[in-house]
Amino acid sequence: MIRLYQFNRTWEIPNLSPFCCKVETYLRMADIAFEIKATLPSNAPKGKLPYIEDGDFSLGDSAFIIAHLKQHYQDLDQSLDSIEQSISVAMQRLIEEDLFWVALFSRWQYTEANWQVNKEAIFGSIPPLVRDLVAAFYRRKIKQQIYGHGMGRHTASEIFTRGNQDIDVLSTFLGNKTYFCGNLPTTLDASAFGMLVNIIQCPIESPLKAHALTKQNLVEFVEKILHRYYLDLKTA
Ligand SMILES: N[C@@H](CCC(=O)N[C@@H](CS)C(=O)NCC(=O)O)C(=O)O
Repeated sequence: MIRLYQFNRTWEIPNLSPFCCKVETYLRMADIAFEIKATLPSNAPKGKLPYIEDGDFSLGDSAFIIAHLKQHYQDLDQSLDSIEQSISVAMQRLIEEDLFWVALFSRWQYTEANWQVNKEAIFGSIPPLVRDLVAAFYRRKIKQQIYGHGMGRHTASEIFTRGNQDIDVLSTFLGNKTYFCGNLPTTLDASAFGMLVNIIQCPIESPLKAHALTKQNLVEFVEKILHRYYLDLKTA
């Protein structure tokens, strides 16, 4: 059976990592048997979560993991034509390579209050004195990543303007469809849900969350996926 390695559940959402949440959602949508193991990025093959083990084979990165699931289990994108497949990939890049950095900024850098909530969620189980040291080390590292990406070179106002634009794109593209590509769930839904639940249903306050909450179709999309695929969440 596939083992999915990801962060501990917290905040009553599937995972505080959009990428972990994306893979778990794909597995649930495709009805593939799996078990979850909680771990930290330092144990992962590429130093980032999620990763999976399938037999004696291990694999990191949500996109490569889903490619593996498509090839060996079930391909949720098989009904998409080549234009839809291209749009799906482009939208995933918007979610994971742009919007992700805005969400990361809001957790690790934007306000001290957000940082404390984020710190407690990720490092809360570590004994207090060590926790502060480890958390400070990781915070410095993540801030460097945000700066290295380029997002961290903008002002907060510019960053949220950009993130809100991404939210507008997602809301417009979803429109009144059931899923992002029509009536059936695809990889894009797993990716979008992973990010949107991490913006809309997290105790991280920012102009990004405030803006996303004004998009009724995105709010309903998140609730729909939770209701259809995560009924066990509150008891897990
Ligand atoms: N491209 C990767 C991104 C994964 C990623 O950024 N994971 C973050 C958590 S959201 C992580 O493990 N970061 C740890 C680190 O950078 O040290 C994917 O799609 O899986």
